[in-house]
Amino acid sequence: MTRAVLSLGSNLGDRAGHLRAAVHDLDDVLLVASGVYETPPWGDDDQPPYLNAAVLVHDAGATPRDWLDRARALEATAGRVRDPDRRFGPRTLDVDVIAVWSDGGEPVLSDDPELTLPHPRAHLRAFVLRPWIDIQPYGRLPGHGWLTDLLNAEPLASDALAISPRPDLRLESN
Ligand code: PH2
Ligand code: MG
Ligand code: MG
Repeated sequence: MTRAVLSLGSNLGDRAGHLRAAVHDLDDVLLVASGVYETPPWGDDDQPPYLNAAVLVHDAGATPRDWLDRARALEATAGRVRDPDRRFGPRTLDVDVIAVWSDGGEPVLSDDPELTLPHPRAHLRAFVLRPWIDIQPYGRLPGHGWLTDLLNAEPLASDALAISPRPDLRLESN
């Protein structure tokens, strides 16, 4: 195992800096990083807009649990403090494990409440799907179908229109 798509989001502090630091830290496993997108806050309007991105990573030895641990370590490095009363509140860095595939290309399915795979809300979040399409244009969300179909159909079409590409912000510096 495994390949994984990770979703990155930041809406506090140096947003682009937090995303770049995470991508830099993933250097040893990074296959490709998406563009950066400015996205309206979803779920709790009373917070600043987000920058969102996605990365495809690979590690012959990594289990799905290892990706979750790595995601949490990245959040901790960004100084994330969790507010138990505000599940969808602002954060310096959020790294979510969206989907994992075995080396044979089979999607990993899990209903573990700590790490449900694929991510149980990914099909409802334009800010996850839009960056993901950059790195897997013909990608599918296991159990839900083509990424492009999900993004273009209701209920996401209007959310997708509110997303702005930020080509002035690049994740990979070379
Ligand atoms: N993450 C959330 C809650 N709302 N909105 C946007 N636009 N982007 C996010 O990454 C995001 C959000 C909780 O993880
Ligand atoms: Mg998260
Ligand atoms: Mg999240």
